[in-house]
Amino acid sequence: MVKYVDANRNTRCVILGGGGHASVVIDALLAVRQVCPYTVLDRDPRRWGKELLGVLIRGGDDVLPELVQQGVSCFVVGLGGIGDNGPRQRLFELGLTYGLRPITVLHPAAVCSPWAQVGAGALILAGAVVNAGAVLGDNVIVNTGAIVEHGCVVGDHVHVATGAKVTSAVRIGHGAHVGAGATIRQGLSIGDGAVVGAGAVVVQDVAPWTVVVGAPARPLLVRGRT
Ligand code: JB2
Repeated sequence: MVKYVDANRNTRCVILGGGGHASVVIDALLAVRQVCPYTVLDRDPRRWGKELLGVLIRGGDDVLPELVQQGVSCFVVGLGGIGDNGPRQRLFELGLTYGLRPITVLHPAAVCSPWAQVGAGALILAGAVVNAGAVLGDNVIVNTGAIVEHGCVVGDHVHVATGAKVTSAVRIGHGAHVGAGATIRQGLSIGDGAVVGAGAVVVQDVAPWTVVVGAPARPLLVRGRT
């Protein structure tokens, strides 16, 4: 079951990160009309004072205490990141530190079974499918057109990138990344922090913190923990 925050258009939400992924997140927030995308924070001062889909980029993360005073009550991580979900995890924890509630977003053009469980702050974007019995952890991204089939268990902070196909009963560990267009065969296990390269076809378990690429996917390197 999706744990929506009890929120409406008057609920002010801050988006943490103001790049390409944040624009997709704001677009989804506007489509679902669940909360008001009140402002964006971005680390890059060159973005401050500009707008992203009509939402002001007000400053860096140090502005958060001021926003809380202005009645901002919830947040969404707007950073996508490619391959390294550590920064996304840090931003998620930062939002929690300020007492903000993570918003779970289900784009109206996505399909999520009522028999799936979806964690706090998870984003299920346009054209994505999350099937019956799937369990998504906190701060998971199921990006545009990606599929998480029945019975999969997806750990916190995982990113299933655009168009990836995670077939049934796959377990994906904490913070792992499944690259765009990759396919993972049913019943496999992808370890914590692992990275599946774009377009890879995974037919064997992937060890934690290992990068695999190709079809069939083979280990490329073991990455450092972030
Ligand atoms: O700690 C941070 C932080 N670190 C980076 N706090 C805040 N508030 N913002 C941070 N950022 C900002 O995130 C950067 O300054 C930058 O403006 C933004 C990241 O934008 P970028 O467009 O480089 O990446 P993205 O994560 O939005 O999108 C990537 O991932 C998506 C899933 C892209 O590669 C997309 O193509 C992809 N679809």
